[in-house]
Amino acid sequence: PHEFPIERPTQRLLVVANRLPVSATRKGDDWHLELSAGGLVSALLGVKQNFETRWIGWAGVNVPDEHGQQTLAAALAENGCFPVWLDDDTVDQYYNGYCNNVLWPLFHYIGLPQEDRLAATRSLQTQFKAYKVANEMFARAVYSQYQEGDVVWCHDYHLMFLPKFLKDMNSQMKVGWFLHTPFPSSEIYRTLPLRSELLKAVLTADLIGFHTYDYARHFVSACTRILGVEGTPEGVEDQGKLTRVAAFPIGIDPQRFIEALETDVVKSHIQELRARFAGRKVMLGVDRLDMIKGIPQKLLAFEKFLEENIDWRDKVILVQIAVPTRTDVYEYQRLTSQVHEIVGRINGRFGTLTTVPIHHLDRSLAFHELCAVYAITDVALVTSLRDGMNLVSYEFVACQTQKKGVLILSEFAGAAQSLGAGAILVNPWNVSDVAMSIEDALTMKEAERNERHRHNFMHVTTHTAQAWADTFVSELNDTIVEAELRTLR
Ligand code: ADQ
Repeated sequence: PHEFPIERPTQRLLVVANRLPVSATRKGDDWHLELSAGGLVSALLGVKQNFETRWIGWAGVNVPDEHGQQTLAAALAENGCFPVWLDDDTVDQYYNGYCNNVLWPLFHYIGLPQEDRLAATRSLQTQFKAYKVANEMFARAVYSQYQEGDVVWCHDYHLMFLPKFLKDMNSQMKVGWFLHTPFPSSEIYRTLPLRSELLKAVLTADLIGFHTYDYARHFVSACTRILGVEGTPEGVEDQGKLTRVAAFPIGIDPQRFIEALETDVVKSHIQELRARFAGRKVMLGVDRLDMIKGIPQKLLAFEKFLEENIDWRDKVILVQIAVPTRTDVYEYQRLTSQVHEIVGRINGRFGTLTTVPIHHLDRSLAFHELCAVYAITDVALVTSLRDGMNLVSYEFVACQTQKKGVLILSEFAGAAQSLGAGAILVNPWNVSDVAMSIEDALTMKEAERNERHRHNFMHVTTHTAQAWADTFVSELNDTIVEAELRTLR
């Protein structure tokens, strides 16, 4: 048959996430917008090319006055962003409460709030109501931007009700939902009160995506066990309606990093850092300061390594960059103090008059600084206790074309399934094992480092953020065609 070239207009993609990719701060009548750090933002930055993308989400600030809302909305619109206005109480109940105090720990196997965490908050029921109300507000914001033919892509555990509210408004809307965290074993998930309502709401989406096959399988098991619906190789079937469930491993935009390494600004940072750390091997951790990242476990392993390897004490430095997040939550404040205490102890024990073994920063780095520090690193340490994917490991690999350093990676990060063959995999709870892996990594022969890097680099440069989004959206388009076919039959 003859193939006709079909001119297709660029598809409009409405990306809905709790947070917009920018943070806004007010300066009188003006707004200052800054790109925020985080996995979701990094991944979606690499997506823009093939779609006309609009972002819908919360700008991270409470703007009670109408004038402020108008000026901020105008500044955001210039960047393709459209805000959802959340007041302080909603943020407290929905975001700090149900999202970060209930779903986040549950999905990362920390479990539901115990008494001390519950006491500080109101009941789960109240938070759950606020969660639904907030999701409805997001739905209205999406609806006001929606045009026929648009694809709506909802992101993460904050917005599990969004597919349902959108479908209630317009059943023809193409709606996909992607989870950036792990989906836990159904044995953990089923401890959640109101577990059915949340699952049913997500199942109204046309396509549901996870980072790994395991998370998708856990989700399907939760649906079959809790809702009594049928699990099929394609997804979940309920009374003849199939919701497709699949794995779509996320990636980064590797070119953005590779090209940055060639710029003068990054090159001069690299020179400065090399001079600063001359004569020492550099180990690196880059994490949001979150309990899931296993920062205390990483520090304890490094301490054990120094204890047992006297000769290495003045020959290695661990640079740990920890961006503070959720700083108003008690558990995060406690974690910060704990990390500071361990860093202080290790530096006290093993430091000298001129140097300390850990260089710890409580802040985020600018992109060019981050690239430079990735490039000069000999060993990167990712010790997440649970992590949906972990993009830091991907970014490190992308920046190692020269050095071909070693990645030590937790087996509990989704990335272990894609970079497992090139990395040294560890159980972060096993401090002795991680300490030994540090030694193996620091002494690894060049040939083995090259081989491991080649494997990882191949993966990172082929499984990109763009490919992730293209695959998800094209599957989403297909699921609708299937649904339409069924109604035609
Ligand atoms: P995060 O938990 O934020 O993402 P990760 O995937 O590692 O984790 O992404 C972190 C991003 O923030 C990276 O792009 C990194 O460069 C940046 N970042 C972290 N610390 C920084 C610092 N100190 N300075 C500057 N930038 C910093 C969530 C899930 C992950 C999942 C992603 C994407 O928890 O498991 O991989 O979403 O789905």
